Amino acid sequence: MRFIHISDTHIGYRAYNASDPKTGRNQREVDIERAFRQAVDRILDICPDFVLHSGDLFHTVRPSNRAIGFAMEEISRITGAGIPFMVIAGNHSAPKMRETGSVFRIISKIEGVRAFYREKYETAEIGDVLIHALPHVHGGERFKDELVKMLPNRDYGYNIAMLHSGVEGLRAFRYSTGEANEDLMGMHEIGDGFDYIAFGHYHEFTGLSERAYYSGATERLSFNDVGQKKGFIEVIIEPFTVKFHELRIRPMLDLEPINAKGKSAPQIMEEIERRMDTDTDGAIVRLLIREISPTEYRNLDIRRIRAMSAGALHFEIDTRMSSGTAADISMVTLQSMARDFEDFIRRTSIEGLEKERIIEMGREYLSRAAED
Ligand SMILES: [Mn+2]
Repeated sequence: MRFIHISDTHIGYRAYNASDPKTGRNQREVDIERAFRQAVDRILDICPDFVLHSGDLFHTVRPSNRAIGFAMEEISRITGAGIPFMVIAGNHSAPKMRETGSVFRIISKIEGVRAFYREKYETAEIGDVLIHALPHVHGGERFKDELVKMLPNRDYGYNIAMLHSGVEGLRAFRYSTGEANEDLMGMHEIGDGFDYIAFGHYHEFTGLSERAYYSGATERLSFNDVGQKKGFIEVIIEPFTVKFHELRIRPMLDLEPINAKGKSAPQIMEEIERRMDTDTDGAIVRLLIREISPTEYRNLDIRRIRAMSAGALHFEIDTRMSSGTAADISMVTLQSMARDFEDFIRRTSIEGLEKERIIEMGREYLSRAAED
Protein backbone atom coordinates (compact mmCIF):
# COMPACT_ATOMS: atom_id res chain seq x y z
CA MET A 1 0.00 0.00 0.00
CA ARG A 2 1.27 3.40 -1.02
CA PHE A 3 -0.31 6.75 -0.17
CA ILE A 4 0.43 10.47 -0.13
CA HIS A 5 0.46 12.72 2.91
CA ILE A 6 0.20 16.41 2.04
CA SER A 7 -0.80 19.39 4.16
CA ASP A 8 -0.94 23.16 4.71
CA THR A 9 -1.33 24.15 1.07
CA HIS A 10 -2.91 27.50 2.08
CA ILE A 11 -4.58 28.16 -1.28
CA GLY A 12 -5.61 31.81 -1.49
CA TYR A 13 -2.67 33.13 0.55
CA ARG A 14 -1.43 36.49 -0.72
CA ALA A 15 1.56 38.59 0.26
CA TYR A 16 3.69 41.50 -0.85
CA ASN A 17 2.98 44.12 -3.40
CA ALA A 18 4.02 42.24 -6.53
CA SER A 19 1.89 40.87 -9.32
CA ASP A 20 2.41 38.02 -11.75
CA PRO A 21 3.37 39.60 -15.10
CA LYS A 22 1.20 37.14 -17.04
CA THR A 23 -2.03 37.33 -15.10
CA GLY A 24 -1.71 40.53 -13.05
CA ARG A 25 -2.74 38.57 -9.95
CA ASN A 26 -0.82 38.64 -6.67
CA GLN A 27 2.46 36.85 -7.36
CA ARG A 28 2.50 34.89 -4.11
CA GLU A 29 -1.05 33.71 -4.63
CA VAL A 30 0.04 32.43 -8.05
CA ASP A 31 3.18 30.83 -6.51
CA ILE A 32 1.06 28.98 -3.94
CA GLU A 33 -1.16 27.63 -6.72
CA ARG A 34 1.85 26.57 -8.79
CA ALA A 35 3.28 24.64 -5.86
CA PHE A 36 -0.02 22.80 -5.39
CA ARG A 37 -0.36 22.04 -9.12
CA GLN A 38 3.23 20.77 -9.15
CA ALA A 39 2.39 18.48 -6.21
CA VAL A 40 -0.69 17.17 -8.04
CA ASP A 41 1.41 16.47 -11.17
CA ARG A 42 3.86 14.42 -9.09
CA ILE A 43 1.07 12.63 -7.24
CA LEU A 44 -0.42 11.56 -10.57
CA ASP A 45 3.01 10.17 -11.60
CA ILE A 46 3.32 8.27 -8.33
CA CYS A 47 -0.24 6.97 -8.66
CA PRO A 48 -0.85 6.21 -4.95
CA ASP A 49 -3.78 4.24 -3.51
CA PHE A 50 -5.10 7.43 -1.85
CA VAL A 51 -4.17 10.95 -0.77
CA LEU A 52 -4.49 12.41 2.74
CA HIS A 53 -4.54 16.19 3.25
CA SER A 54 -3.98 17.11 6.92
CA GLY A 55 -5.55 20.54 6.93
CA ASP A 56 -5.27 24.18 5.91
CA LEU A 57 -6.19 23.37 2.33
CA PHE A 58 -7.26 27.01 2.09
CA HIS A 59 -5.64 29.99 3.78
CA THR A 60 -8.91 31.49 4.97
CA VAL A 61 -12.33 30.47 6.23
CA ARG A 62 -13.98 32.19 3.27
CA PRO A 63 -11.77 31.50 0.26
CA SER A 64 -12.43 33.44 -2.93
CA ASN A 65 -14.39 31.85 -5.77
CA ARG A 66 -11.09 31.77 -7.64
CA ALA A 67 -9.41 29.78 -4.83
CA ILE A 68 -12.32 27.35 -4.53
CA GLY A 69 -12.44 26.83 -8.29
CA PHE A 70 -8.71 26.21 -8.45
CA ALA A 71 -8.75 23.71 -5.57
CA MET A 72 -11.71 21.83 -7.08
CA GLU A 73 -10.01 21.57 -10.48
CA GLU A 74 -6.76 20.26 -9.02
CA ILE A 75 -8.39 17.83 -6.58
CA SER A 76 -10.58 16.56 -9.44
CA ARG A 77 -7.44 15.66 -11.39
CA ILE A 78 -6.52 13.32 -8.51
CA THR A 79 -9.96 11.80 -7.97
CA GLY A 80 -10.51 11.65 -11.74
CA ALA A 81 -7.56 9.24 -11.88
CA GLY A 82 -9.48 7.00 -9.45
CA ILE A 83 -7.42 8.11 -6.42
CA PRO A 84 -9.54 8.89 -3.30
CA PHE A 85 -8.77 12.23 -1.60
CA MET A 86 -9.41 12.71 2.12
CA VAL A 87 -9.08 16.10 3.75
CA ILE A 88 -9.57 17.50 7.25
CA ALA A 89 -10.27 21.13 8.15
CA GLY A 90 -7.34 22.93 9.78
CA ASN A 91 -7.42 25.98 12.01
CA HIS A 92 -7.18 28.30 9.02
CA SER A 93 -10.21 26.86 7.30
CA ALA A 94 -12.53 26.07 10.20
CA PRO A 95 -15.17 28.74 10.79
CA LYS A 96 -15.59 29.89 14.38
CA MET A 97 -19.29 30.42 13.89
CA ARG A 98 -21.51 27.66 12.65
CA GLU A 99 -23.60 30.07 10.56
CA THR A 100 -20.58 30.77 8.39
CA GLY A 101 -20.91 27.27 6.95
CA SER A 102 -17.91 25.40 5.59
CA VAL A 103 -16.31 25.47 2.17
CA PHE A 104 -15.71 21.75 2.72
CA ARG A 105 -19.39 21.14 2.18
CA ILE A 106 -18.72 22.21 -1.42
CA ILE A 107 -15.41 20.33 -1.72
CA SER A 108 -17.01 17.12 -0.46
CA LYS A 109 -19.39 17.15 -3.45
CA ILE A 110 -16.50 16.09 -5.69
CA GLU A 111 -16.78 12.36 -6.37
CA GLY A 112 -13.96 10.54 -4.60
CA VAL A 113 -13.48 13.26 -1.96
CA ARG A 114 -14.21 12.82 1.70
CA ALA A 115 -13.95 15.99 3.80
CA PHE A 116 -13.96 16.00 7.61
CA TYR A 117 -14.92 19.38 9.01
CA ARG A 118 -17.57 18.80 11.69
CA GLU A 119 -15.26 19.35 14.70
CA LYS A 120 -15.40 15.70 15.70
CA TYR A 121 -13.59 12.42 15.26
CA GLU A 122 -14.87 10.39 12.29
CA THR A 123 -13.68 7.39 10.33
CA ALA A 124 -13.81 6.28 6.71
CA GLU A 125 -12.90 3.04 4.98
CA ILE A 126 -10.74 2.62 1.94
CA GLY A 127 -10.81 -1.14 1.30
CA ASP A 128 -8.91 -2.77 4.17
CA VAL A 129 -7.73 0.60 5.54
CA LEU A 130 -9.53 2.54 8.24
CA ILE A 131 -8.85 6.28 8.16
CA HIS A 132 -9.24 8.03 11.53
CA ALA A 133 -9.83 11.74 10.95
CA LEU A 134 -9.82 14.50 13.52
CA PRO A 135 -10.20 18.02 12.09
CA HIS A 136 -9.48 21.21 14.01
CA VAL A 137 -11.79 21.55 17.02
CA HIS A 138 -12.35 24.93 18.69
CA GLY A 139 -11.57 24.79 22.39
CA GLY A 140 -8.75 22.66 23.76
CA GLU A 141 -10.99 20.54 26.03
CA ARG A 142 -13.30 19.48 23.22
CA PHE A 143 -10.32 18.62 21.05
CA LYS A 144 -8.95 16.32 23.77
CA ASP A 145 -12.41 14.73 24.24
CA GLU A 146 -12.37 13.75 20.57
CA LEU A 147 -8.70 12.73 20.59
CA VAL A 148 -9.24 10.00 23.23
CA LYS A 149 -11.83 8.34 20.94
CA MET A 150 -9.20 7.88 18.25
CA LEU A 151 -8.11 4.26 18.60
CA PRO A 152 -6.98 1.65 16.06
CA ASN A 153 -9.61 -0.90 15.05
CA ARG A 154 -8.05 -4.33 14.53
CA ASP A 155 -10.93 -5.50 12.31
CA TYR A 156 -9.09 -3.62 9.59
CA GLY A 157 -5.75 -4.49 8.05
CA TYR A 158 -4.42 -0.97 8.52
CA ASN A 159 -5.24 2.01 10.69
CA ILE A 160 -4.13 5.47 9.64
CA ALA A 161 -4.79 8.67 11.60
CA MET A 162 -4.88 12.25 10.38
CA LEU A 163 -5.11 15.36 12.52
CA HIS A 164 -4.27 19.05 12.58
CA SER A 165 -2.53 20.05 15.78
CA GLY A 166 0.60 21.35 17.38
CA VAL A 167 2.66 18.90 19.42
CA GLU A 168 4.03 19.86 22.83
CA GLY A 169 7.72 19.50 23.35
CA LEU A 170 8.58 19.52 19.68
CA ARG A 171 11.65 21.71 19.85
CA ALA A 172 11.08 23.36 16.52
CA PHE A 173 7.47 24.05 17.36
CA ARG A 174 8.44 26.93 19.59
CA TYR A 175 9.39 28.83 16.47
CA SER A 176 6.12 28.00 14.86
CA THR A 177 2.86 29.74 14.31
CA GLY A 178 1.88 31.00 17.75
CA GLU A 179 -1.65 31.18 16.37
CA ALA A 180 -4.29 31.78 19.00
CA ASN A 181 -6.73 29.12 17.84
CA GLU A 182 -4.41 26.18 17.38
CA ASP A 183 -4.95 22.78 18.96
CA LEU A 184 -2.09 21.41 21.04
CA MET A 185 -1.44 17.88 22.28
CA GLY A 186 1.25 15.59 23.59
CA MET A 187 2.37 12.55 21.57
CA HIS A 188 1.46 10.35 24.58
CA GLU A 189 -2.19 11.39 24.14
CA ILE A 190 -2.64 9.55 20.87
CA GLY A 191 -3.46 5.84 20.89
CA ASP A 192 -0.79 3.24 20.14
CA GLY A 193 -0.73 0.97 17.17
CA PHE A 194 -1.47 3.24 14.23
CA ASP A 195 0.32 2.27 11.04
CA TYR A 196 0.82 5.94 10.29
CA ILE A 197 -0.20 9.33 11.74
CA ALA A 198 -0.45 12.20 9.25
CA PHE A 199 -0.05 15.50 11.08
CA GLY A 200 -0.83 18.97 9.75
CA HIS A 201 -0.27 22.46 11.18
CA TYR A 202 3.48 22.78 11.62
CA HIS A 203 4.95 23.95 8.31
CA GLU A 204 8.28 22.11 8.30
CA PHE A 205 8.68 18.46 7.28
CA THR A 206 9.32 16.78 10.64
CA GLY A 207 9.32 13.25 12.02
CA LEU A 208 7.56 12.98 15.41
CA SER A 209 8.07 9.26 15.88
CA GLU A 210 8.84 6.31 13.64
CA ARG A 211 5.36 6.45 12.13
CA ALA A 212 4.15 10.00 12.79
CA TYR A 213 5.09 12.93 10.57
CA TYR A 214 4.35 16.50 9.69
CA SER A 215 4.60 16.72 5.90
CA GLY A 216 5.01 20.50 6.25
CA ALA A 217 3.59 23.12 3.92
CA THR A 218 3.96 23.20 0.13
CA GLU A 219 5.31 26.79 0.05
CA ARG A 220 7.07 29.20 2.40
CA LEU A 221 4.68 31.56 4.15
CA SER A 222 7.07 33.61 6.28
CA PHE A 223 10.74 34.22 7.00
CA ASN A 224 10.48 31.54 9.70
CA ASP A 225 10.52 29.14 6.75
CA VAL A 226 13.88 30.30 5.35
CA GLY A 227 16.10 27.34 4.51
CA GLN A 228 13.27 24.81 4.75
CA LYS A 229 12.45 22.43 1.96
CA LYS A 230 8.77 22.28 1.07
CA GLY A 231 6.90 19.35 -0.37
CA PHE A 232 4.84 16.29 0.53
CA ILE A 233 5.36 12.72 1.74
CA GLU A 234 4.96 9.40 -0.02
CA VAL A 235 4.37 6.58 2.46
CA ILE A 236 4.72 2.86 1.85
CA ILE A 237 3.51 0.68 4.72
CA GLU A 238 5.30 -2.58 3.91
CA PRO A 239 8.24 -2.35 4.24
CA PHE A 240 7.64 0.92 6.07
CA THR A 241 9.16 3.74 4.02
CA VAL A 242 8.73 7.51 4.08
CA LYS A 243 9.90 9.49 1.09
CA PHE A 244 9.86 13.29 1.05
CA HIS A 245 9.20 14.87 -2.34
CA GLU A 246 10.61 18.36 -2.54
CA LEU A 247 8.83 20.95 -4.69
CA ARG A 248 10.57 23.62 -6.76
CA ILE A 249 9.52 26.95 -5.29
CA ARG A 250 10.62 30.59 -5.26
CA PRO A 251 13.86 31.25 -3.33
CA MET A 252 13.63 33.02 0.02
CA LEU A 253 16.81 34.60 1.39
CA ASP A 254 17.68 35.94 4.80
CA LEU A 255 20.93 37.87 4.18
CA GLU A 256 23.68 37.86 6.80
CA PRO A 257 22.59 40.39 9.45
CA ILE A 258 24.48 43.67 9.80
CA ASN A 259 25.48 44.92 13.21
CA ALA A 260 25.30 48.69 12.82
CA LYS A 261 26.45 49.58 16.32
CA GLY A 262 28.85 52.53 16.14
CA LYS A 263 28.76 52.61 12.34
CA SER A 264 27.97 55.61 10.17
CA ALA A 265 25.35 55.55 7.42
CA PRO A 266 28.00 55.34 4.62
CA GLN A 267 29.68 52.43 6.42
CA ILE A 268 26.35 50.67 6.77
CA MET A 269 25.60 51.35 3.10
CA GLU A 270 28.91 49.69 2.20
CA GLU A 271 27.89 46.59 4.15
CA ILE A 272 24.49 46.57 2.48
CA GLU A 273 26.19 46.71 -0.94
CA ARG A 274 28.31 43.72 0.03
CA ARG A 275 25.25 41.72 1.19
CA MET A 276 23.38 42.53 -2.00
CA ASP A 277 26.24 41.19 -4.13
CA THR A 278 24.43 37.88 -4.45
CA ASP A 279 21.76 36.50 -6.74
CA THR A 280 18.47 37.94 -5.47
CA ASP A 281 16.67 37.71 -8.80
CA GLY A 282 13.03 36.85 -8.27
CA ALA A 283 13.70 36.04 -4.62
CA ILE A 284 11.98 37.08 -1.41
CA VAL A 285 14.73 38.79 0.55
CA ARG A 286 15.17 40.12 4.06
CA LEU A 287 18.10 42.01 5.51
CA LEU A 288 18.29 42.41 9.25
CA ILE A 289 20.18 45.48 10.54
CA ARG A 290 20.79 45.33 14.27
CA GLU A 291 21.33 48.26 16.58
CA ILE A 292 21.04 50.98 14.00
CA SER A 293 20.46 54.44 15.48
CA PRO A 294 17.42 56.37 14.24
CA THR A 295 19.75 59.05 12.83
CA GLU A 296 21.86 56.63 10.79
CA TYR A 297 18.70 54.90 9.61
CA ARG A 298 17.35 58.21 8.34
CA ASN A 299 20.62 58.82 6.49
CA LEU A 300 20.62 55.53 4.56
CA ASP A 301 20.39 55.96 0.81
CA ILE A 302 16.96 54.37 0.33
CA ARG A 303 16.98 55.03 -3.42
CA ARG A 304 20.30 53.23 -3.82
CA ILE A 305 18.99 50.29 -1.77
CA ARG A 306 15.86 50.16 -3.92
CA ALA A 307 17.96 50.09 -7.08
CA MET A 308 20.14 47.27 -5.71
CA SER A 309 17.14 45.17 -4.77
CA ALA A 310 15.13 45.88 -7.93
CA GLY A 311 15.46 42.29 -9.20
CA ALA A 312 14.03 40.74 -6.05
CA LEU A 313 10.31 39.96 -5.89
CA HIS A 314 10.25 41.43 -2.39
CA PHE A 315 12.97 43.08 -0.36
CA GLU A 316 12.63 44.24 3.21
CA ILE A 317 14.97 45.74 5.75
CA ASP A 318 14.20 44.66 9.27
CA THR A 319 15.74 47.12 11.71
CA ARG A 320 16.33 46.56 15.39
CA MET A 321 17.09 50.06 16.61
CA SER A 322 19.38 50.69 19.55
CA SER A 323 19.41 54.18 21.02
CA GLY A 324 16.51 56.57 21.08
CA THR A 325 13.17 56.34 22.76
CA ALA A 326 10.23 54.47 21.36
CA ALA A 327 8.87 57.80 20.13
CA ASP A 328 12.06 58.43 18.13
CA ILE A 329 11.72 55.05 16.55
CA SER A 330 8.11 55.55 15.59
CA MET A 331 9.04 58.97 14.20
CA VAL A 332 11.61 57.35 11.95
CA THR A 333 9.09 54.78 10.79
CA LEU A 334 6.48 57.44 10.14
CA GLN A 335 8.95 59.68 8.36
CA SER A 336 10.00 56.86 6.08
CA MET A 337 6.32 56.07 5.56
CA ALA A 338 5.72 59.69 4.54
CA ARG A 339 8.62 59.42 2.10
CA ASP A 340 7.33 56.13 0.71
CA PHE A 341 3.86 57.60 0.39
CA GLU A 342 5.16 60.63 -1.47
CA ASP A 343 7.25 58.43 -3.81
CA PHE A 344 4.23 56.26 -4.44
CA ILE A 345 1.92 59.17 -5.25
CA ARG A 346 4.51 60.74 -7.57
CA ARG A 347 4.88 57.60 -9.67
CA THR A 348 1.18 56.76 -9.72
CA SER A 349 -1.00 58.24 -12.41
CA ILE A 350 -3.94 60.02 -10.84
CA GLU A 351 -6.77 61.57 -12.79
CA GLY A 352 -8.89 64.44 -11.61
CA LEU A 353 -6.98 64.96 -8.36
CA GLU A 354 -4.06 67.15 -7.44
CA LYS A 355 -0.98 65.18 -6.43
CA GLU A 356 0.50 67.86 -4.17
CA ARG A 357 -2.75 68.09 -2.24
CA ILE A 358 -2.85 64.32 -1.72
CA ILE A 359 0.77 64.28 -0.55
CA GLU A 360 0.08 67.12 1.84
CA MET A 361 -2.95 65.34 3.27
CA GLY A 362 -1.00 62.11 3.70
CA ARG A 363 1.77 63.94 5.57
CA GLU A 364 -0.78 65.56 7.81
CA TYR A 365 -2.44 62.27 8.74
CA LEU A 366 0.92 60.62 9.41
CA SER A 367 2.13 63.43 11.66
CA ARG A 368 -1.17 63.32 13.52
CA ALA A 369 -0.61 59.59 14.04
CA ALA A 370 2.90 60.36 15.33
CA GLU A 371 1.50 62.80 17.87
CA ASP A 372 -0.99 60.21 19.06
MN1 LIG B 1 -1.06 25.90 8.26
